[in-house]
Amino acid sequence: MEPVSQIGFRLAPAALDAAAQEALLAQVLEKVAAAPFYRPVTPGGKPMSVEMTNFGPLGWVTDAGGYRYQPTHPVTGAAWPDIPEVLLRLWAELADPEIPPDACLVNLYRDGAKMGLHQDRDEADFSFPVLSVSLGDTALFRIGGTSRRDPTTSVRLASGDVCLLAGPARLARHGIDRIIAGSSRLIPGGGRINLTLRRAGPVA
Ligand code: MD6
Ligand code: FE
Repeated sequence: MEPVSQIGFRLAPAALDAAAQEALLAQVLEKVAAAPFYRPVTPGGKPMSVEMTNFGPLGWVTDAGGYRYQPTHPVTGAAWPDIPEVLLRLWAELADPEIPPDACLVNLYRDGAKMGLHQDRDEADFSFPVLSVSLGDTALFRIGGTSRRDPTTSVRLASGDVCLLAGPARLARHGIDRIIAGSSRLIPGGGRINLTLRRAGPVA
């Protein structure tokens, strides 16, 4: 029996096959040429181990001013590149058939990078799920409940896996304990890229 806190967490293993992973990675790398990965700083002033960029009308950023969504890259000042079509299709199939996502956070994990337990709560409307796509090295993903006291469990996210935080799990605490270096050969130079699609802004 699954802990109550995990109802609403859905994992679609190998939702993207090897060819689809290669195709998506090529598009991601092309867009990253225009919107380079940069190393964000937490509101407390600590550089993150994960590098980030975004696609779509809105991008999630963190700096001394706090967490927020904004329409431009904090380093280049340019608008974020478009969200790849294949991701929009996945969202329509698995998250919401009518309302498209307006934000896609792109996380890059190189050697030793990880992400602490957090809630995704900077979006206007939590009734939309957050959909995540993993590429490259396998990650050890940890998920608990909405309270710090809730128990957590570890789930492996491999290249091509898609997961969804929806319904009662939408505000579940989650993070990346570590990446299993060398577990995939997809990404040049190694590591893992995670793409999370969200509806960040209000629905007009
Ligand atoms: C990651 N993922 O997989 C970090 N957030 O690198 C997330 O923070 C995340 O996987 C919301 C929904 C799904 C996720
Ligand atoms: Fe998250």
